[in-house]
Amino acid sequence: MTTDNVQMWKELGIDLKPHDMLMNAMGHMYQEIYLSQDNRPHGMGFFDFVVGDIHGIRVRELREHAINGGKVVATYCVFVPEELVWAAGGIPVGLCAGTQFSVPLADEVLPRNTCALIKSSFGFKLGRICPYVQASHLIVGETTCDGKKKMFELLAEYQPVYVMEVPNKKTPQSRELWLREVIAFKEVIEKLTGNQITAESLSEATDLVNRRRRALQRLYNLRKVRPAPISGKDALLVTQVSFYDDVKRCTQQVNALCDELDKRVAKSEGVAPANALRILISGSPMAIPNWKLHHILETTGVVVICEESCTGTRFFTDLVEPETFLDAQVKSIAERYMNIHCACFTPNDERLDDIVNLAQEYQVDGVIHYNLQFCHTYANEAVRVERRLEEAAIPLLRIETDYSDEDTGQLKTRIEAFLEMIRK
Ligand code: BJ8
Repeated sequence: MTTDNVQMWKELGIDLKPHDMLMNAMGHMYQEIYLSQDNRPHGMGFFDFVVGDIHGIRVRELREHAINGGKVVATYCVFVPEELVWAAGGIPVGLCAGTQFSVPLADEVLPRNTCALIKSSFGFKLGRICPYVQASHLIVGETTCDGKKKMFELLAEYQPVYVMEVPNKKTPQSRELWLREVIAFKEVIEKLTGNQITAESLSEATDLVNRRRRALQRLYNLRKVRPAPISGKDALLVTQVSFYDDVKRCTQQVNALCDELDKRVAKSEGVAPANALRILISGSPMAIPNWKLHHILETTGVVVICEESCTGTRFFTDLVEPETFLDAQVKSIAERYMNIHCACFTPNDERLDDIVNLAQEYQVDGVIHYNLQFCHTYANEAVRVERRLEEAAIPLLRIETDYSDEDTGQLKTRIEAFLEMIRK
C-alpha cells in the first residue's frame, strides 16, 4: 500500500487499523480463490489489477472528481437508475457489502436476524472502513426489503441518504408510482450536482450504460458455449467490478476479454472439460468479496455458467430504449428498471420463467437457489422456484447461508451430494 493511499484514506476519515486488516485478509483470499485458478484468460489481468488496488486508484478518481466540484452517488441496488447520475455529471458507484469483516460491527446495533448484506453495508459505515462510502456525497437506498429500508434510516444519521420507493407490484398504478420516483430522483440528482439533465446528456449516459450492458451480455453469451471458456468465479468478478469501475473503461475491458474468449471458443479451449457439470446460481446478489459459493462449487470440478441475480443477468439483461425527448427518455428508463425481477415483487412469476429459460439456454445440469440467511423475500420465493423447476425436471438445491466460513464444510457435503445425484 502506497503512502499516497494512506494519506487519502486518512483524509477520508478511514479507521486505518481495521482497514489494513481487511486489505490483508482480502489479499490472501484473492490469492487463494482467484489467482490459484488454472488457465485463466489474460483479460482477467485488468480485473485482478482493479481488485488488487481496490481502495486505491478508483477511490482516487472519485476524489479528484469531487475536488473538481463533481459528486459521487453511492448505491446498493440495481433499481437505482445510474443513467441519471452520469447525465448530471455525477459518478455512481455500487457499494460492495459482501464481506463478513464488517458484520460484527453492525451486530452491535442491528437485530441479529438481519441479512449479511445489510449488516455488512451498515458495518462499513459504522467502522469507517470503506473509502467508497466515505467518498460519496449521497447514498441512495430503496424500499426493496424491510431490513434495508429501516437500515437506511439509521445510516442517515451518519451520511446523507435518499431513499427511492420501489413498488411491490407491477400494476399500471405501480408503474405510475415508479415513474414519479424516477422523476423525483432526477430532480434530487440535479439539485445535488447543480447540473440540469438534458435530452442530450441523458442520451449519452443511456448509450454509455447500454454499451456496458451489451458487453456483459456478450460475456454471458460466451459462457453458454461448451466447454465454458471462463470460470464462473471470473465472470462473477467481472460483473462485481462493473458496479464501481469507470463505465467506459470497464466496457472496453469486458469487450477485450470477450475478444479473447471468442478465440478460446474457436479453439474449443475451456476452463474445464466439455462434460463438466454446468450449474446455474439463482437468488440473492453476491457483492465483492462474496465468492464463497462459486469457490466451493468450482473446486469440485463443476462450472458455474450463469447467475440469475443482481450480480448477474438482472444487472444487464434489458437495455434502455433510446428516445429523443427528455420526458420519453425518463419514461423509457423507468420502464427498463421495472423489468428487474427482484423477489421484492409480488407476484414475481417472471423470475420463475427467467430461471427455467436460462437453465435451458445455458444447458445447465442443475440450479442452486442461493439466498442470504434472513432474506425472507428470496427464501419464500424459493418455494415457488422449487415447484417450477420440479415441473421442468431441472434439479435444484436450495442453499441459505451468510458471509461467514462456519458452514463451508456443511455446504460442501450438501453440494457434493447434489452433484452426485445429478451424475446418476
Ligand atoms: S433488485 S435482489 S439488489 S433488492 S438479500 S438486502 S433483499 S434481505 S439485495 Fe437486492 Fe435490489 Fe432486489 Fe437486486 Fe434485503 Fe434480501 Fe438482504 Fe437483499
